This record gives sequence, C-alpha cells and structure tokens, in this order.
Amino acid sequence: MDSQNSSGDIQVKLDVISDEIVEKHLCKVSSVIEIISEEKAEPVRVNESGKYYVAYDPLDGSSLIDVNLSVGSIFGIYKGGYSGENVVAAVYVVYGPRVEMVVARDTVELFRLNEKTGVFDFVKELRLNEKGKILAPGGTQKEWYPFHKEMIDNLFKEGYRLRYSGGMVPDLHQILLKGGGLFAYPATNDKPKGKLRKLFEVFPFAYVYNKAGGLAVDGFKSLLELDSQNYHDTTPCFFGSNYEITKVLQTYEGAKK
Ligand code: AFP
Repeated sequence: MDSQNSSGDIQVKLDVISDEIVEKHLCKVSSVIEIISEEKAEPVRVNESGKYYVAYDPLDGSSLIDVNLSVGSIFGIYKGGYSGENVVAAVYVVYGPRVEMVVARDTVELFRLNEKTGVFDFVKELRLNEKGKILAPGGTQKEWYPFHKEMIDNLFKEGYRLRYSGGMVPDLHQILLKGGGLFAYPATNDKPKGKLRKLFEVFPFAYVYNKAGGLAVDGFKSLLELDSQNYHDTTPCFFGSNYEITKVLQTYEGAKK
C-alpha cells in the first residue's frame, strides 16, 4: 500500500506534484518571462515578452508532512533578475488548520481561503511592532558559533518564548501575525553559508518583513542588498522586529572585532 512507502517517498512525490501544479499555472501568465523552482536545477523560459521572473519553493517544509505539521509555498517576484534588490513582490501560502496567503507589495496583506467559495478573502494588513516576544532559533544548536548562542540565550533571559516548528513558512507567519520577534537561521560550523536558499525562501521573506515594518539581515547587512552567484545559493538569515534585528547586528559586528 502507498501508505507503507517511506515518508521520504511520499514527500518526494508531494514536492514533485506541487512543483508541477505551480509550473502549469505560472506558465499561463503572460507577464512572466521566466520561472525557477527550488525543485529544479535550471530556470524555465515562459514568455519572451514577459517582464517578471518568479522564483518559488512549491512545498517548503516537506519533511514535516509525515508528522502532520503546517507547510507552505513561497514565491518571489523579481524584475530584471534574481537579486535581492530586484524583488518587486512576494507571496507565501500556509497550509495549516486554515489555508492563508500573505501578499507583499507596498503593504503586507493577509488573505484566508473561503472553503465555500474557493476564494481568498482579504482579512487585514499585517504590521510588525518595534519589539516582539517570539524567538525561532534555527540550526543545530551544538553547531552555533559561541557569540550566536550567547545572543539567543540572552533573548530567552529577556523572556522571549520559543516557537520553532522547523517549517520556515509557519514559523515566520506566526511571528508576523503575533506582531514581532526573531527568526534566525545563522551560519553554523556545519553550514557556514546557512541552509535557507536566497531566491526561493530568503529574498521573498526579507521583502515581506521589510514591507511589514521589520528588518531582515544576514548578520551584517540587509538581505535585499545581496545578490546570488548561483540559483541555489544559501545565506545566513535573520528576520524580525527592529529591536531584535538591531541586537543581531550589534552581536555580529561585535564578533568581528
Ligand atoms: P525541509 O523542506 O527539508 O523540511 O526543510 C525546511 C526548511 O528548509 C525550512 O522550512 C526550515 O526553516 C528549515 O529547513 C529548518 O531546518 P532545520 O530542520 O535544520 O531546523
């Protein structure tokens, strides 16, 4: 029985099926010139007269499927190429107890899928407070650099609450909806360039957090100032409210000295 397959097989099938569905629909959009998926090595040309490049992760967090946690899809919309400064919009969808979509253009808007009509109804605009209460510390803790561990420990001593599922989309969605905090996936001894991918995950969420009144950095500068040498490059990344990101910048600048 299929259910006997190892969860990895099922996840692989879901990753591939999700990618096929997204590609089929994006290829119908006349304003799209090219798309690239986290699931593919190379981009797909769509419409030579189009003007938008779309980089997407069709099913982020697929390792969480077999433990029935929330997962999501992430879309970065670029004009002129896949660099942080070329992001012109970002969208993500969270598949949880409810299906919700967040669209970042000049503002950040929350939509909720109406099961009866099949339409995403507008709910509200999302804004981050100056300071939050939630901390999502990613990466293998025994591989954290000492100064990073001290920074995380100090935030917990300030009373931050640990909220980390291992799914970037629900983890960042929670911080955004609860008004603030910090999500960190840093450079570590085993992953010195971080784990999360620039084009498909990091640049889109950096855009969302900046438009929601927060900040997103690699430890030293805005993630949206970064470019990418290869389609699947990764980067250390921190997303959050101004107070927490300022702490990150102070910590990492201090560690350089
Ligand atoms: P999977 O897609 O393999 O489940 O990885 C999810 C992810 O890319 C991102 O959604 C999480 O924030 C991050 O990995 C979690 O990584 P760790 O399991 O190393 O904390």
